[in-house]
Amino acid sequence: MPGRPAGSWALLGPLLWSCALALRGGMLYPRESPSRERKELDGLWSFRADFSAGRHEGFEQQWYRRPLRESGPTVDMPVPSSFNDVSQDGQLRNFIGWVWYEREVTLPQRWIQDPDTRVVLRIGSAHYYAIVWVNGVHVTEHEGGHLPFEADISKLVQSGLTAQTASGPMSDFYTLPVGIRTVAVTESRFLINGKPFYFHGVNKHEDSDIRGRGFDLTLLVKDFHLLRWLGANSFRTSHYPYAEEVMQLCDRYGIVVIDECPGVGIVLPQNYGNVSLQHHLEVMEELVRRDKNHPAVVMWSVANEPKSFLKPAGYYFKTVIAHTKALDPSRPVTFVTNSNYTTDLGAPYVDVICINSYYSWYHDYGHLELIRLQLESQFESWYGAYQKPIIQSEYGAETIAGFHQDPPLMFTEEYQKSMLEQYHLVLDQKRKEYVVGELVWNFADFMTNQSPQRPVGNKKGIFTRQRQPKSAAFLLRDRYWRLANETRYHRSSVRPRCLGNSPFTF
Ligand code: BDP
Repeated sequence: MPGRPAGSWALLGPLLWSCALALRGGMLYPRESPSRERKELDGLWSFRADFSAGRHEGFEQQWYRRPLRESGPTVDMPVPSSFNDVSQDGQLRNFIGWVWYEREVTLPQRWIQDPDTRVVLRIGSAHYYAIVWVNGVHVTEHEGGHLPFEADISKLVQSGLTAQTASGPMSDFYTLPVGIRTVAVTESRFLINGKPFYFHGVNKHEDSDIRGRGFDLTLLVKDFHLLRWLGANSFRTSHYPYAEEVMQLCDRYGIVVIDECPGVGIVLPQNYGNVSLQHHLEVMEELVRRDKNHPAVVMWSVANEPKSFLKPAGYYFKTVIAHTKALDPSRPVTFVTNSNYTTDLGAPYVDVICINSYYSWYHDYGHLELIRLQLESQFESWYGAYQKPIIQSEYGAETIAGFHQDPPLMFTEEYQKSMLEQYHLVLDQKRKEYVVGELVWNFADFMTNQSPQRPVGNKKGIFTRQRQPKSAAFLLRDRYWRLANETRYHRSSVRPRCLGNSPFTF
């Protein structure tokens, strides 16, 4: 790879790769041993389906000769996975024909420099017919899925590349994608690069069937496809920091993040004691240290729904917020409140007021007609008291997919839709003044403890836990794309390179 000391790139069919030292004469599973090393090539690959009529353009134009992004647009595809299931693109769901996967790989220096090291590329399974190129050179073909095949690529990767820099042999390399932008808050606006930004997004959870909470690349890519489908431009990491891979994708796709620490359940007087406070400060240090280089992060949230009317809350939040600002003077800091504006002792210290309210759900349930009045008064009171921009950081209704009633009743898809509509009427007025965002609760259904309020988990998702849309998702989709078109700025003709191959660039 020109300019890369120890790199190689490859193009192939729908493949799962793993790379190992040679297993002479056999097809043993690649296991590490004192004499064998392996390098996993799972992860995000660049991908393109050949939609040309004959499905042959890739061969005619020799897409394998150059990095795939140079012959046309690519999207990110998790490997291993089925491209049909991950995408929101109906054409791809039913696609039959050649698809191209590419991955740039940096190999350990020693594999390249030591001529006695055999380097073998092993594909665990690729459906159905696979052709593999490394650095533009055809290395193998294989017919049929399910079974592994491999190619000795030692010669290719050891072809005279020396790991030298101008100043001598290299000792360490680290690459860090960089994005530069400013964030500022005025009395009534949230500014990114000096321009008003309106959050139209979601609250998420790291949660799915079977895996529960845990990083899952394929699920993550699916979720980003759904965010794009929805026209969402932001989310809050309710109620804890998410995997770093999530933050990396947000940077890459331009999804704006309110990064929340796990400060949930601060509800008893003893939660405000010194031990808790000290720990909270340490957690903020760890969070800022981990995520400060992510341009997607535009605000820190130090807590969710604390009982901020309790007496020690004032000193507590003053201290945590001041500490966070000292750690990172470049970003605003907030916590998410559900207290009353007259009694909230933490609100004086936040830069943006983030409010959770569940009108017609936990209060006056069933009374959709009260939402407008209640929400209007919520916004006016808070703004009157603080003159700070406001985000509706949660609102939602428990909704069981497939439950229908008209007129709407609680738990039905119609009720969720009507409730959102009532909120939107007020949000549309107030966003002209000082409301700077709306984040629906929740992106998808998620598992919780049992309780009479939770019909097998929390069902306030606009998508089911299996990531299928409820009716409200379509309502929100219309709204968010309208908002996106209304509030976005024209991009210059020069596109940032890191977004160049993203299907998510707005
Ligand atoms: C809010 C919480 C959130 C809950 C939600 C709900 O911030 O974590 O899941 O209520 O009850 O108060 O659905």
